[in-house]
Amino acid sequence: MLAGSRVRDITHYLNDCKFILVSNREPYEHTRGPGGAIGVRQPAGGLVTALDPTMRRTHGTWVAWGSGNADRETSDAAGRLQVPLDEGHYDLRRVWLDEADVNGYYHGFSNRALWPLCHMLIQHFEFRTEFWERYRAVNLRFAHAAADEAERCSGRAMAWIHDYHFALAAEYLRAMRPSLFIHQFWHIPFPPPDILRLLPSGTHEALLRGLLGNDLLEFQIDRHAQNFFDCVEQFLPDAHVDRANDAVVFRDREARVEAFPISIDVERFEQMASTPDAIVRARTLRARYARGTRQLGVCVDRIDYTKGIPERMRALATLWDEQPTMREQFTFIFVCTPSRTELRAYHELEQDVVQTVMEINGRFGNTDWTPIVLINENVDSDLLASVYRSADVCIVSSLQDGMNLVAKEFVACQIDERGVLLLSRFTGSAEEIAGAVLINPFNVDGFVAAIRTALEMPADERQKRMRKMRRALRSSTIFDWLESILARSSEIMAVQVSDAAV
Ligand code: ADQ
Repeated sequence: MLAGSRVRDITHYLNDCKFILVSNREPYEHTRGPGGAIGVRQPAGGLVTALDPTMRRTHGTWVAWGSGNADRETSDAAGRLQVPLDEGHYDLRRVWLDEADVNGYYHGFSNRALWPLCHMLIQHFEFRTEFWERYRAVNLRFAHAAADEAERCSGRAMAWIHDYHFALAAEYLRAMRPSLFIHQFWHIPFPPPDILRLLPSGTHEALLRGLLGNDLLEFQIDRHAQNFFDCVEQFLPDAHVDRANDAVVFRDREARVEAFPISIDVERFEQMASTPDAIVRARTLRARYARGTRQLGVCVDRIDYTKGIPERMRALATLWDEQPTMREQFTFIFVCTPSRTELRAYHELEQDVVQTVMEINGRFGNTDWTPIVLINENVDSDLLASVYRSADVCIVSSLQDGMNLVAKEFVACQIDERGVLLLSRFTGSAEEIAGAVLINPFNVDGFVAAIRTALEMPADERQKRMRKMRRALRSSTIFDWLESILARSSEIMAVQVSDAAV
């Protein structure tokens, strides 16, 4: 199914270790439809695409929140089932959360406290004791589930924890299974000490101690790792930071802290953008929105205050306002999916986006030209690939972003090498991709000038930049990312084994 030439067999790095993956979202979710039939949904994200084949080959266990309304009836009493259901390749161990858990652990501490803090957007930061208590309890429950799964295997096991939902899980798991190899990938930025200390006393220290339960802590880029070291130096006097060796020694154990920039399944995006259907769709989009010399811009985001959507609209409105000759020169497609709408900040942002697009279109548009076309929903990846292919410009304007995969998806789909990538310098991608036009989304005039630079860039310069980015991206795919993490883990494990033997 997913197995293609690009999916490599990297199981040898696991050294016959049982592989236990821990994430908030599950790889297969069962839901009961309106007619009563149970369906299974697999999230389209790159992480599942990359990890599912590895899980199948290793027959590992994936521990995740059982969030589907038919999840309980499709699992056994312990929350376990084999997935994919008809093929039985690996175990999914579902962890149950009640409404108060979801509100406190997920919407609360994860998304109202840690998410804004890590992105340094502190006006959205909110701490409640109840959030923190639930976060601790749920992290402990996940650690128990992972320990339980490790217990079931006879040999060694490796646990790989994902993201900011589980800052405490490694420490809990370490206490239960001291010799287990534990590592964690942190998908979002890590803040400097002055921001982390906005968490109450005791809480920010607990968070750092939790993460130091790992043998290897993986960040997107080195800057996030350096922020982590700064926080440990400032808040944990008992820990010793060894920057020369990318490590922290704490409680007689060493945690390595390194950068592993995540990527996408490049070949899959290239293929999706090259099908006959994709070519027809891209032509249709250009015929509709980029007639004659008019250019087509694209942005793709979850509606999230970290993505800089109002800042982008402000720059476009300023350009059309102050430079009227730029009107009718280009149309922007905004593919913006509502996200986390249970939270007020997100709901308000969504309304603001819709309202501002209407105002901009009313102010500058005419019967022949709509400045911004808003697609306010989730779009299939096939269609997304055609949109990326058809565009002359893509704007990624995040105020902070761990990596930003949209930038990489755009580059992968630019088969005709016509497009210019405008990329916020506050994304992990900006530190990885050379060839984009970098922007600071807070600097209105700089942003406006960069949009103009992109639109006026000659075709040969565009091609040169895009070709360079595409070449670099092909040698840095999600499979390279996975392989480098597993290779590094296996190296550290080997050293641990030989040290233990001395
Ligand atoms: P996100 O904050 O979700 O990820 P990003 O890296 O851009 O941000 O990934 C978003 C994904 O969702 C992309 O694959 C994109 O195609 C898809 N998407 C967005 N809007 C969509 C729409 N309207 N329709 C369909 N698909 C849409 C977090 C971190 C990032 C980090 C990733 C991976 O915040 O910094 O890059 O994890 O580690």
